[in-house]
Amino acid sequence: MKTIVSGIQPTGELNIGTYLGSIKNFVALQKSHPDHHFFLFIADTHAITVPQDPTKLRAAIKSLAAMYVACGIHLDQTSLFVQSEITAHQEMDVLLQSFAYMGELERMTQFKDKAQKQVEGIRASLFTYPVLMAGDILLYDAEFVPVGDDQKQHLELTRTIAERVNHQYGEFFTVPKPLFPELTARVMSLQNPDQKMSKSDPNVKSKILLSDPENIIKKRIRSAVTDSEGTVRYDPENKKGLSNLLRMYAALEETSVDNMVERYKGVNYQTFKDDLGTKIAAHLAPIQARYHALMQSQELTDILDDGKKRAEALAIKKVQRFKKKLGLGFKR
Ligand code: ATP
Ligand code: LTN
Repeated sequence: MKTIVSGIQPTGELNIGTYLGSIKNFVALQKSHPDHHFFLFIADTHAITVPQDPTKLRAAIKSLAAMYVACGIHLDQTSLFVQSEITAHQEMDVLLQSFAYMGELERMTQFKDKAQKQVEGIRASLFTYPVLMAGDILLYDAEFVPVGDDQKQHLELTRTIAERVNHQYGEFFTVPKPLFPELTARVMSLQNPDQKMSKSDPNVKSKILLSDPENIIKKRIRSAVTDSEGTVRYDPENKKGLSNLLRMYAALEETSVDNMVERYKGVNYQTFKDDLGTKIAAHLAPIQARYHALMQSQELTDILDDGKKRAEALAIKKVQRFKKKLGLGFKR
C-alpha cells in the first residue's frame, strides 16, 4: 500500500498559514493520489516538548480534529488519529534514537529557535523531537509528506535516518519525500513579512485564524503591512508584504500569481485587499459551518477511533518487524 503521512501540533488555533502550507495541500493530494492511503494525525506528544496547560491541550486536540475533517479530508481514504493513542509512535521514537546523532540534532534550526524561548528550562524532548517525527513518518512507510517549508530540515533528517537503517540492515524503510505547496510553502506574518505566520505569535494582527469571522478577516487584511508604491506587482524582494498577499490569493483561486497581477493591473491596494478579504471569508465560511456542526456532534469520537484502529494495525506490525531486524527480544 502506498502511503502519505502528515501531522500538526495541537498548539494554538489554526491560521491561514497552516491551512495553505499544509492542510489544503493534503486535501488536494487526496484527489491527485487516489491510489494512496493517507495517515493524518494530531501530534499531541510533540506538543509537550514545551509547557502546555492540560485542559487547553485537550480542547486543542478536539478542535484540530474537527478542523481537519471540516477542511475536507475524505475519511475512506484517510485515517485520522491522535498520535499519543498509538503507543507504537513512542516505541519507534525510542528505537530510532539509536540512529540519530547528537550533532545532527544540534543543527536543527527549529530547536535552536524554540530553545531560546524557554523560560523554565529546555526539555530533552525538544532536542529529540525530530526523531519522534521521523518515527511518525517511517512507521507508515510514507512515500510523501506534505508540509510547509519550516519542516524541510526535519524531513531531511528523516531521510538520513531511513537511509542509515536501510544501509545497515538492508532495505526496511521507505525513504520519504517532502511535498511543499508551490506558492504557499511559507506564508508570512501580515505584520512582519520577514517572519512566517505562526500559531504561537502573540500578535493577533499577524495572522488570520480559520475561525475568524468575515469582518475580522477583512480588518486583518486591510491592516497587513505592504508598501507605498501603490501598484499591484509581484516583487518578493522589494514588496514582501504585497507579494505574500498575492501568493495567498493565487493559492486560494488556484491560479498563478501572474494571473492575479494581470487581474489587478491599475487597481489600488484597498480594492485588492478588500477582494482578498472577501475571498478568504468565502473560502472559510463552509469550513467554519462544518467545524461548528462537528464540535457539537458525537461524530468525532467514531472518526478518531476508526482512524486509530486502521493506523495502529500497520504501526504495531512495523515496530515488531523493526525490533526483530535489530535483534531485540528473546522469543521469535
Ligand atoms: P508554532 O508557532 O507553535 O511553532 P506553527 O504555526 O509553526 O506552530 P505547526 O503546527 O508547527 O504550526 O505547523 C503545522 C504545519 O503547517 C507544518 O507542516 C508547517 O510546515 C505548516 N505551516 C505552519 N505555518 C506555516 C506558514 N506560515 N506557512 C506555510 N506553512 C506553514
Ligand atoms: N513537526 C510538525 C508536526 C509533525 C509532522 C509529523 C508533520 C509531527 N510529526 C510527521 C509531518 C509528518 C510541525 O508541524 N511542527
